[in-house]
Amino acid sequence: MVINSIFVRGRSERLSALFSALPLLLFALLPASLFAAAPLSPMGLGASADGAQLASCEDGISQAKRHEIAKAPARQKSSRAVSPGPAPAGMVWIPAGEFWMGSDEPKFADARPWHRVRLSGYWIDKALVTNAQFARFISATHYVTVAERKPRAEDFPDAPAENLVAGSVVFTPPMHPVPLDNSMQWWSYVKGADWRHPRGPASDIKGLDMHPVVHIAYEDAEAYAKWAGKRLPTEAEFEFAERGGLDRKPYAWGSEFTPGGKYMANTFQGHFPEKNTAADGYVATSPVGSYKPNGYGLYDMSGNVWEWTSDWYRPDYYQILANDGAVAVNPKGPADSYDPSEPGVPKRVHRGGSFLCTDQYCSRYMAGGRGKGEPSTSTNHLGFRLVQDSVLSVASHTVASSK
Ligand SMILES: [Ca+2]
Repeated sequence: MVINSIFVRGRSERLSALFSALPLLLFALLPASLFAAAPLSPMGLGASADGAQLASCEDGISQAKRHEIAKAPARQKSSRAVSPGPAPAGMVWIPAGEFWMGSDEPKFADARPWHRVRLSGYWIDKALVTNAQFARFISATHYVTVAERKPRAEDFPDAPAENLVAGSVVFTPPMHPVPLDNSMQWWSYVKGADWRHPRGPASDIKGLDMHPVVHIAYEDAEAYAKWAGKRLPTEAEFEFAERGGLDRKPYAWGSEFTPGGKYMANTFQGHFPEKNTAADGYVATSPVGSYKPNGYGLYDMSGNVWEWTSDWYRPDYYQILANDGAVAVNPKGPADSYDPSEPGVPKRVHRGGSFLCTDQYCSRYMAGGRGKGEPSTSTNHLGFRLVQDSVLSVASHTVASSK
């Protein structure tokens, strides 16, 4: 497909091709795979050859999987429930422990199979980083986010100079129902969209201090983390925290999507993408803490906005870990990235789903659901939260390194 081929290498080449191909203001419509909202299919990864291969691998180990799960403990194991010291502001201690990571949701081929993971303890932000917090970072450092930077002419040799405009990707729903096989119908690259202008230059963040900051590229999140003395979570750290001590439940809060009829996360209701009824109270982002926290006291681990993790994305990573047979200890993701829907575009893992996730299309607000995104690409449903190692573990690491 011509448009999809535009996106096969990084943001620079994609933008370059788009500058040549589309009008100025709304010049890019990106495929769903960039935003971790792949259309539902029996494979969960579209009709790719790799998806088919994963499915047959999963079939081949199904007996072993059932055997392993049958003898697993009923709940996750935690070795130290007491934090190693006073909690940093706004953070929660996640005790060291073991858990089953993954999902048996048929839509999530890349989240299979279940595999055993052991993690050291860590602090994690109770909530997504907010606009107010990000504003303090900007005030202190004068950092300029990727979305605010004018694309460099040397990176886009084929683009007319007038097309080299800063911007980001914004959900722009059509006015009528559309087939769900082409996400370019609802994603647009908008000039002037950035964290201060989430829907474009005419919008602002007045009254949104407690909403999660959005239009954050991976290096923006890393810059904030360095300033804050924290780091992005690994994918395993995110999922362990997301599950809140529960064992292999479909949601961060348990087995039912709306227990007692109550919405537990900010997702999408209605008919995607053109009609958002906001039955959960919010059309777009919601203030952090608007929904009940999970078992670890963490807010928005599902829904609201997607969150960056530090792992590279590969759909076969879990299978590789499972094939190894041992418990994966503090896994940090594969050494490289591969997305069969966009070969050649390295991607980091996104987690948690967003206010645009619906069971009609993505469902990745479910625990274990994986997303992915090209690191320089930001959107209005993508933010982050951070983790921090304990002072004790950092000190022991430093001592060990100095020997
Ligand atoms: Ca909503």
